[in-house]
Amino acid sequence: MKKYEKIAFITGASSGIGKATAKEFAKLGYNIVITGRRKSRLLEVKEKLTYKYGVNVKVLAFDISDSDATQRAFNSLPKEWKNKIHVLVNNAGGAKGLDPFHEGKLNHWETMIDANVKGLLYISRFITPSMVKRKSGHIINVCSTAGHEVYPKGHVYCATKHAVKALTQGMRQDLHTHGIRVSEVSPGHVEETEFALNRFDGDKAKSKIYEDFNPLTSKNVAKTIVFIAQQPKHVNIQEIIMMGTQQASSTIIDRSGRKYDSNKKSNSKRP
Ligand code: 8X3
Repeated sequence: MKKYEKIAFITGASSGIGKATAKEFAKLGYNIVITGRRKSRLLEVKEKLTYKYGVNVKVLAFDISDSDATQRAFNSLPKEWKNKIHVLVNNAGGAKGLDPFHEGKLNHWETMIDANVKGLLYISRFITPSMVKRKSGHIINVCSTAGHEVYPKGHVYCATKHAVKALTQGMRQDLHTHGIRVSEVSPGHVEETEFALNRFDGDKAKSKIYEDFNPLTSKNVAKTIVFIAQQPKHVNIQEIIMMGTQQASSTIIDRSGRKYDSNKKSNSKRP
């Protein structure tokens, strides 16, 4: 690895927002650490990024909700990577279930709390000391509109994302004097991800929740993350909340059909 190259560390990068974010950072010439549970998927991502953008990519396959596994994986990085992470994108996590509270499944709740909250804490705790030492670094937490409002049957998922919002503020309060930036991006519905499939335990029919409106794409969110990371060093974007034009809140969505073709040039930029 060249001396001056920057490193972006992206959790949950085998699909969706994490994978799209890895691509956007690779386009900018960052070397990348991609993490997730599925090694073969991560290796595919690595191959594409290396081939297309000529960047160096490290793959760490582990379960982020396991603190020992997370520490072991992080420690396995070579020193020149471990101690020079410029951007940490905390993206791993997701939703499990959409049941009324009294029918909620304990294993769903535990999975969400473990990955969305504890996972974010573990990896951030291991990476921040070297950022503090260097007086430089940027943590970008992928939160959700569910971190800003609560919707029916969303109880625990919304609670974990409210925790991410609180942690973003808490980290910022403790780290700003060390020259470290902490930001949050909170997307509403996003397609090209496995979010709905995970929430509904792989049920493809139930997961078709984006067919009657245009949500965001994972690329839209990835580009926003990179925008946050590219600000001048004295600028910290605290949070960006973003939704598709047809979504006005978690529960207010214009489901009268897909009005925008994201592949059409006329719809991809402002008028
Ligand atoms: C994803 C958005 O509304 O499904 O975090 O919770 S929502």
